[in-house]
Amino acid sequence: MKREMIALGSITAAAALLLQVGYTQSPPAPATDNVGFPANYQTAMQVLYVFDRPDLKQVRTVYANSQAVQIKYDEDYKYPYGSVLVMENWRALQDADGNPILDANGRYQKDPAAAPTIFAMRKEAGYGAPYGPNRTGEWEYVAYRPDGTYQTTPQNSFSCAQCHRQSNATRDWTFRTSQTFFEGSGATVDATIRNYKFVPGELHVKSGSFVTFYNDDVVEHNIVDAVAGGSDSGRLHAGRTITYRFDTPGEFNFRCTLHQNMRGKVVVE
Ligand code: HEC
Ligand SMILES: [Cu+2]
Repeated sequence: MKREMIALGSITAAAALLLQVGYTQSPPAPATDNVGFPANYQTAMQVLYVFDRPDLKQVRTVYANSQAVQIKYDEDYKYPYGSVLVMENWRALQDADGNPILDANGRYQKDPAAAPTIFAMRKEAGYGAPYGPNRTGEWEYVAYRPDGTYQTTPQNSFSCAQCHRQSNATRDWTFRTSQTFFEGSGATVDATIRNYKFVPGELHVKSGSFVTFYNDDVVEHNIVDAVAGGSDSGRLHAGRTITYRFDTPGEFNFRCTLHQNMRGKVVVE
C-alpha cells in the first residue's frame, strides 16, 4: 500500500488532507510469472553491454538471448517475439573509502563476495496488457535472486514498466541496448564532446588515472595529441567512448582535427 502523492494546485487544504489520508491500490500488473528465471544466462546468452553505474557503484551486465541479439539498429528497431533481456546488477569491488577499484581497462569489477540481482524482461505476442496504462509494448518484467526467488514479483513489476516508459516505442522500451550499435563502452564518463566542444575543456587528474571521453554529439569528432606524432583516436562517431590512461605528469593538449578550434587539455599531477 502506498500513500497517494498529489500536486496541491488549487484544491483547498481540507480537501488535500482528505486526499492525503486516502490510500490507493498498486497499479495493475501480471498476476503470474510469464518471464521465467533465466538460470543459465551467463553461459547461454550473449553480452550486449556492460555499464558501470557510478551512483549505485554497480556493474550492470546486460545479456540477450538468441532472439534478442538479432536486432539491428535502424530508425525503428523491434525485438522479435521470444526475446529475453537480462540485466545482472552486481556490487562493484570497492576500497576502504568506498571507491570502486578499477581493473586494467579502467572498468568496475564485480565484488566476488556479493550476490547479483537478475532483472529480466521477455517479449511475446500479447504480453504486457496487464500493465494497463503503464504498458510498454509486449514486454513483461520480473527480477530474481540467483537462487530463482523473487526480488520483484510479477505483481510488483508495474514499477519496472512505469520506469521503462521513460524510454519509447522507437527503442522498443529499452534504454541502453543501442550501446552495442554505437560502441559506447559503458565506462563512467569523465569528459564529453558536445556541440563541437570538449566538456570540460580542462581536466586535472592524478597520474595513473583513466579518462573516458564520450562523444555526446551528433557528428564524428577525434582526439588528436597537439604534439606531432602523438596519439590519435581516429574518428569517433556519435555515441562512442574512448578511454585513456595517463601515467606521466605534465600537460597534454589535444584537439579535434575535423573541426577548427576544438581544443582540450588534461593536466596530470
Ligand atoms: C527507475 C527506472 C527503472 C526501473 C524501476 C527499472 N528499470 Fe530497467 N533499466 C532502467 C535503465 C535506465 C536501464 C539502462 C541501464 C542503466 O542506466 O542503469 C535499464 C535497463 C534494463 C535492462 C537492460 C536493457 C535496457 O533497457 O538497456 C533490463 C533487462 C531491465 N532494465 C529490466 C528491468 C526490470 C525487470 C525491472 C523491474 C524489476 C526494471 N528494469 C526496473 C531503468 C529502470
Ligand atoms: Cu570535432
